[in-house]
Amino acid sequence: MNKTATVMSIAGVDPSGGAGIFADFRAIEATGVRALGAVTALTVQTEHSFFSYEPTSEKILRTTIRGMAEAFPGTAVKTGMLPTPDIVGIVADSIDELSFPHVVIDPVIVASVGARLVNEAAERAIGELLVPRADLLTPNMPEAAALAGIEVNDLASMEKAGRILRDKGARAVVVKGGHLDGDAVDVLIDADGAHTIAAPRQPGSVHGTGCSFAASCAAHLAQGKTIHEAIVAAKAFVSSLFSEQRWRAD
Ligand code: PXL
Repeated sequence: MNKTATVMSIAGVDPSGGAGIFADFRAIEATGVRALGAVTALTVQTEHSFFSYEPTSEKILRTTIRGMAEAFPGTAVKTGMLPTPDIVGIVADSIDELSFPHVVIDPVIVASVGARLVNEAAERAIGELLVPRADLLTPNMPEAAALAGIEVNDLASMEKAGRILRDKGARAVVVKGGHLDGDAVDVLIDADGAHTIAAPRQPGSVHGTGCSFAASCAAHLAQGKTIHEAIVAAKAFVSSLFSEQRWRAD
């Protein structure tokens, strides 16, 4: 019997390794948790340019998720790029059928270089099918705005969007403040209300910070931390990436 904590990343491949499932593995394994992967898409990109992608076959994805859940019972789940509505549907059905203890949904829509990673129907499906199934939803400000249907440009509107997304069924929402000026302040909305979690802004840029953050949150939840503790630890992990030259994209 395998009792090691595990996190299954259901996400796309970025061959440059900065974002996507390779970044998720790095973040998950940095906490001492074992990473499992179900690939949703292959992308062709570097941290500066995005060329193309192809979704994974639905049969392969469905079988991978089920196979990993059966081989590693009790695995937590983190989702990233889910490019089509059918893939979103497979993930939603898997969550219902396989009852994972922690479900972290990173509602990825657009890559940092501006390319869409999910089509518009998939974006709607994420709002309808995955927001209600999230134990922790991790939108950045543009994603929170798209999913909540309001403008998000300051702490008050981050909180408002988080409350709207909780009303749509997410158990907890952390709206990431990476697009704010000044410190990187995230707003967590959970059953107890709104909390701000601040960290000093790191100069420069690292590709895939959103993926690394959500994956690290999932790994810390799998190790028994609370959502608030997991977010604090994940922010520290993401900050640490900025001090390593090999991850820098500036
Ligand atoms: O950061 C969002 C993201 C998620 N998944 C994949 C990506 C990116 C950004 O480039 O490539 C595969």
